[in-house]
Amino acid sequence: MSDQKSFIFVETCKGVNGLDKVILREVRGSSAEIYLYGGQVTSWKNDHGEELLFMSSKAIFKSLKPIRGGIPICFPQFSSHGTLDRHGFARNRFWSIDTDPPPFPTSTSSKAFVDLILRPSEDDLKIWPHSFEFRLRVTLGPGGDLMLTSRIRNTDVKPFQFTFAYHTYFSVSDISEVRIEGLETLDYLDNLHNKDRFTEQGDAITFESEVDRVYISTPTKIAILDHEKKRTFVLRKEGLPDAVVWNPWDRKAKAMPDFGDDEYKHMLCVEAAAVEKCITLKPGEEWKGRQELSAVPSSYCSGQLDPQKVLQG
Ligand code: TA6
Repeated sequence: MSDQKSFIFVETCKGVNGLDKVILREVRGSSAEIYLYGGQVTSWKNDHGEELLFMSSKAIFKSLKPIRGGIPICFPQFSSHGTLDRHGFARNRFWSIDTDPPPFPTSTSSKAFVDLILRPSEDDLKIWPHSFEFRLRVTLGPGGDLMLTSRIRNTDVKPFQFTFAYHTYFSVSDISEVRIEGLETLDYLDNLHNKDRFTEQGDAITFESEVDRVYISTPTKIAILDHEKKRTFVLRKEGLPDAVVWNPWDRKAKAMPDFGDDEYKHMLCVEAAAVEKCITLKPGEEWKGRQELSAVPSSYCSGQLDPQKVLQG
């Protein structure tokens, strides 16, 4: 165990293509990486150095292209059409390290965190005429949990609306061995059927083909069970009522140049989001949206882990 006094919890350095990144480390061995480009988490490793997020082998680390993997930030819109990029422009902009963040509502015992900030450029204001400050805190907890807290303030003189998602790509051993607990019986909008509204069946969600759905009014906890790895991801969220579930499957995978043809087998997007209803901010108002990810051993296959307990615990 390193001496905490000399331990480097936060390091800034150069990543792929010389892009600036921040590495967060915890003394037990877990780590996370965040690129200033996009304010995007690109890696989250447990204390055995295992990568928990999916990053495409064909991901493009160049400006104006979103990085295919990790946790892209979708703001000020999600999956909409019109003048903006479909998932908004926040993931295609260079963020700055926020050296003077306002006091954080919840104090953190962790020393491994970074505060980033994004403000619209003159060009951004031409395509989305609303002034804002978007503060993102990424924290790696002492136990290796990963927390993202977004605070978006309307610094304009008129109200604005937005939609939002943490577009999290989880790394999974084999998509056919993965189930999601916590979304049973909920309504969802199916992007594969003109966003028509359907109701989920009564048991866990499993995957045999492309899925692209927005689950509405979801619980604060969702569990993603990886049977082969005997690992459960627990996603906890606040201020984000919806959850997007996406796997492109084979046909869509082949159609994405920054995604390997077979990579759909090893990823699943479960995205804490506010998309069904827009969020409205009056001048001076601030919105907060938070997600916390943890990875727990789950011997679910031996019946020892009751997913409902994970969701209630
Ligand atoms: O999160 C689901 C989704 O909206 C899908 O429809 C799919 O397009 C995915 O996002 C990826 O979008 P991107 O713009 O990152 O290629």
